[in-house]
This record gives sequence, C-alpha cells and structure tokens, in this order.
Amino acid sequence: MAHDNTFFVSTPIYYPSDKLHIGHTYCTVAADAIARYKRLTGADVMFLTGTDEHGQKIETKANEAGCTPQEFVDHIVEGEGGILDLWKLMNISNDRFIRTTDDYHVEAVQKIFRKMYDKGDIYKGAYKGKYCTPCESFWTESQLVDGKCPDCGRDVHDAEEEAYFFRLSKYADRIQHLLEDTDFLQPRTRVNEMVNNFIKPGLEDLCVSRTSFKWGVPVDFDPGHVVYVWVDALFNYATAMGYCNDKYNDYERYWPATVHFVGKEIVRFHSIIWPAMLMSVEEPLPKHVYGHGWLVIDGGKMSKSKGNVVDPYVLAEKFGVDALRFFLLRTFPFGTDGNFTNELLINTINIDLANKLGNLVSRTTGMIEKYFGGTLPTERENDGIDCDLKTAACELRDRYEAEMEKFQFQNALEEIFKVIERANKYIDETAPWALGKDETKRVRLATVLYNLLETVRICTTLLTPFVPESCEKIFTKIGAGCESCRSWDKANVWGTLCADATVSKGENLFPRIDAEKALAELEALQEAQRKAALPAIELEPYVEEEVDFDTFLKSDFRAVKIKNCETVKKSDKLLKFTLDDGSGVDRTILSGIRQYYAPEDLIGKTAIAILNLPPRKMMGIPSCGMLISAVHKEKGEEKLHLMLIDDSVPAGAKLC
Ligand code: ME8
Repeated sequence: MAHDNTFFVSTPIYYPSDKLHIGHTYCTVAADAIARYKRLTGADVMFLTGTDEHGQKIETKANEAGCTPQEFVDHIVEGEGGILDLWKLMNISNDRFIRTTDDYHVEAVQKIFRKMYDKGDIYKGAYKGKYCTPCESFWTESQLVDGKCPDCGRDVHDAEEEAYFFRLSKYADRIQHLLEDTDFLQPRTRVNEMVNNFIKPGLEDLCVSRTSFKWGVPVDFDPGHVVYVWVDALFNYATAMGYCNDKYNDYERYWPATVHFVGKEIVRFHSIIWPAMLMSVEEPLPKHVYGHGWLVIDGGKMSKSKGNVVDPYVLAEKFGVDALRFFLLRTFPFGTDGNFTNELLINTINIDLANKLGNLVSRTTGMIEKYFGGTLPTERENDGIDCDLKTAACELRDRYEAEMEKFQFQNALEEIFKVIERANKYIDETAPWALGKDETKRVRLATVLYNLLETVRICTTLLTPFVPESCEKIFTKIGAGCESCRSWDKANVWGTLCADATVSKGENLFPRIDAEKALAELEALQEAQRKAALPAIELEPYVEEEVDFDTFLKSDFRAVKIKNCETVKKSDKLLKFTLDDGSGVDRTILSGIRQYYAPEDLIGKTAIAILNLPPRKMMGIPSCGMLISAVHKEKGEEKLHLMLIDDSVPAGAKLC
C-alpha cells in the first residue's frame, strides 16, 4: 500500500488517432501543475500519462492511411510534432509514459482478463446491441439519445457477436455506495449524473471482448477475441506501476492512485467500470476520480470535422508555453466547461502576466538597479504600512494550499494575484520614486524594495507549478539562487531572501501583446489550418430516391450556343444568357454563376441546358430553362464549372 507521502496523479491515456488539441493539453497541464505542486510540498510523486493505442477506430484509420496500426500509432505518438513532442514542448513533467501496445502491458492485460474469468466475473455470451464505432461503445436502445450515441451524438449501427461479458451488475450496490457515500468521484456534481443515468436504471453486464476486428489485446485462451479497448485502457494505471508484470516495481509504492483526472464524458468508465474491475481483481480503489469540464468553442465541442480544433503548437509558438499553461488554468474552473476564445487568451496574458506580475517584477528590480546599482543595503526602517503586505504574503501559502488540495487551480491563482495586486498597490502607497529623491530616506527605500522582493519570491514559489520556466527566470532576476529561497517551507516565512540581495532587471518576461494585431494574425493562421484540415474534395450528397426512366426521358437536355452573356443590374449573382437552341428563336436563361465567370469569356461557347422547365422570373426577367454546371467543394470552398462541350456539336443537338 502506498505510504502517506505518495501522490499518484494520471491523465487519461489519449487516443493517438489524430493530433492532440488544446482540450487534451488542458487536462495534461492541470495534471502537471498538481504534480509539480506536490513535488514542491515534498511529496513522493508519480505522474503518469500515455496513449491508448488499440481498438477499431485506430485500425480503421491505419487502413485509410495505408499502413499498419502499429506504424500509424508510432507516427502519431513518437513522430515529429506528435504527442511526445507536444508534452515536451508544454514542459510536462510526467514520471512515466505508457503505451498500451507495450509488450508488458499487453501481457498484463491478458493475465488480468484471465484472473477475472477464473473468478467467474467474466463469462461467455452473445452480444446484440447498437454500436458506435468512433466511441468503441455498445449501447442499449434505451441508452441512445434520439437514436444516436449518447456520448458523441453520432450514428450507431446494429451489431451482434459472440462475446465475453463482465459481471458489472454484481458490483452495482458497492459502486452506488462508493459514489454516494464517499468522496471518490469529484466534483460532487458528477455523482447524481452517474447514479441516476447509469446505476438506478440497472447496471447491465458489460461486453468486454470483440471478434469483429483484430487490433487489440488477444484473449489468450480464446483466439479470435480481443479484449475490449476500455478494459485494456483502464488497467494502464496499474500496469504502468508494475501490476501483473515485471517491467516496473512501483505498484506497492504508489498504488492506489491518488487521483485520475478525466474529461466529463469518460467519467462513467472511470467511476463505474474501473472500480468494479478493481473490486473483481481485489485491488484497492483509486482515492479520487476528478471529472473536469471541456474547453468548448462557441458553446460546442471542438472537433476536427467542424474544423474548429485549436492547435496548442500554434498558441505556444505565438505566446509562449508558460502563457498558454497559465491561461488554461487561470481562466476556467476545472470542474465545468469553459468557452475558449483567442480574445480571452490575449486578455489574460496582458492583464495578469504583463500588467500585474510582469510589471511588479520589472518595477521592483528596475528600482533596485536604479537606486542601489542592483544590490540592496542591509539596513532596514520598517513602517506600519508594511504590515498589510507582509501578512497577505505570509498567509498566501495556506490559502493557496487549500485550493490546490481541491484541484481548484483557478482559485489558487486568484489568491496569488490578490497578493500581486496588493504589492502593486504598495508601490503606489509607498511611492519609492519620491523616497529616491531624498538622501535621508535611503534606508526606508531599501526596506520598501526588500518587502517587494520578498513578496515576489513567495508568489513565484507558488506560481512554479503553473509557469515553471518563467519562475526560474524570476528567481534569477530577484537573486533567489539558493534552494531554500525557492522552497515550500520558506514560502510563508518572511525575510528569507538575503538582506543584500542582488537583482538584475534583464529583459521583460511578459511583453504586452498588441491584441488587435495578434488576433488578426491568429485568425488568419487558424483559418488556414481549418482549411487545410477540410477534405480536399467534398461532393453533394447522392440522391437515394430513384427516378423512373420515362420521367428522366421527359427532361429535354440540348446543346446551346452562347450568343451573348451579360451581367444583370443590381444582382451580384446573375448572368443573363442569350442562347441559340437550334429552334431559330433566341432563348434567355439566367444563371447564378457571376462570381465564377466573366461574361465575355463565355460568348461563343457551347453549353448544355435543360429547356423544358417552366419559365421563372428573376430580377423581373423571365428565364426559360437552366444551364448545367458541375458543383463540388474544395477545402470547404464552393467550386462550379459550367458544362461546356465541344463546339463541333450543333445548337439544338439533344442529349440522350
Ligand atoms: O477518451 N476539453 O481518449 P481521448 C477538455 N482513450 N478535455 C477534452 C477535450 C476538450 N475540448 N477534448 C477531449 C479517451 N478532452 C480514452 C481514455 S483512459 C483509460 C482512456 C479530453 O484522446 C477528454 O475528455 O478521446 C478525455 O478525458 C481526454 O481528453 C482523452 O480523450
């Protein structure tokens, strides 16, 4: 059993089916902040993340990409700009990274599956249900929402297969007790949803093997079956510590996990299925599952198909890794959804990092350089006005700790920024520039500046889990070189920094962003990315309904010569065509293709028209028929080609 001072935090293991976006980064940055915070407090920390590499979705994607599933996931996980690169860029300090295709994990899952089978908790049956391929989930009819997958809202299809089942129903009472009577699932608001939607309607046994595809952990005692991807995936948290394998031997040290951070849509798997399986193998349960909210765009989920995913690489490159990390945890409460906008990102950086923190550091170090050549004298002259700032700074650690222990990152940062604001106000109250003009006030001036340095030191120590690289720079600027100055123990002890601290103002840490310019650049970049992610060619949906041959034959398609073509007044869409249809009488057809063609380019060409449509007036001009064009979308943009044919075809020739 893990000892009191261990702390084990995990993110979900991500599907390497696409590049990760800002939503995935959110959870990983949060886990990183809590891991760094716990290390700061002296805990023995295990921070685990990884990738969930099996399942039909990956197999299908690999087929589409023309490679093996293993090649496909290797590229997304380890390739350039892949998941490992992203975590390196974001300064993620995970202690371990698990890939579910790692041999030790595969073998461990086989042992675990057999263990549950031998116990009688896994049995063979036949599965009939509704299957959602992207979510790899079977659903019962009653679980569907408007006939669609309740998780992702996409179409499901009927599926039936011989399968193994896990006796989830057997654990229903214990799970209900776990959810309702303990603080296992957080925030508390997620408990009702689980109990009312999944447990009270009756927990059904869970289908835990598949025969319809191959890319998974084989059930070793029944070839043809692969283990359901969620069973394989959930056990990562234990196998990565060495459970049922010899690759690692940290299970005794770190298990049970302290907290699994997971997105709200996978709370069901983590708070019902996962503890039930652990009960089955008779292992201790994780202490907490924390279901965080989503980052949404215009109130809706980010998705590649909507073309609105936000790329962390782009934001980190433009604004810096720390600014992005900070924004994610400062802006949104961890437990609820947060609406992502570029404006919010830029405002947060400008207000908190540039105006408040950046300014405090540069004003303080700048004045020490200006008035004392960078090194403070050691004499002090205290004043009653200092008390408020000292108290605020010294009490900060406790308030911060209380919030961090509840995973309330936003509140913890709010506490720090209250003190930063207090310090900025202290500068106005004490007016060091006025003290600097008076030779007799030098000791007082040194005291004021030392007080500011101490406040910066304390705030920086507590900001380290959020913006580690910037804090390192601030410590250097304020002359906090020794370990003790940066330690948790001294984060509530006034007077830690050497009295004759030597500072260097150096470059500005968080330059103010020109919001208008940055927004325009970002939008152009994101638009280009959105377009690049769109399908190359998109076709109109095919018409399913059949048209009988005789009806089709009634359509009179003819070759027509374009005698004249001109724009139509007050219309930016229409072109007016005067056509020779072979009948000897000119025919007028209006067509909404002005944006695609200059009228003079079409004169003399041979086109195709359907002639026997009822005449229709447009902008007061009767149009007798319709010219035929081919339409499709290219990278999301409408494309149109007027059907022009060989000029040797005479006017009036019938198409049949
Ligand atoms: O679910 N905002 O993997 P995944 C916040 N392999 N979080 C988001 C988000 C957003 N916009 N979009 C996704 C899986 N996430 C499984 C996990 S664990 C044993 C197996 C979060 O790559 C999402 O909520 O689809 C989930 O927690 C995580 O990213 C991984 O999603």
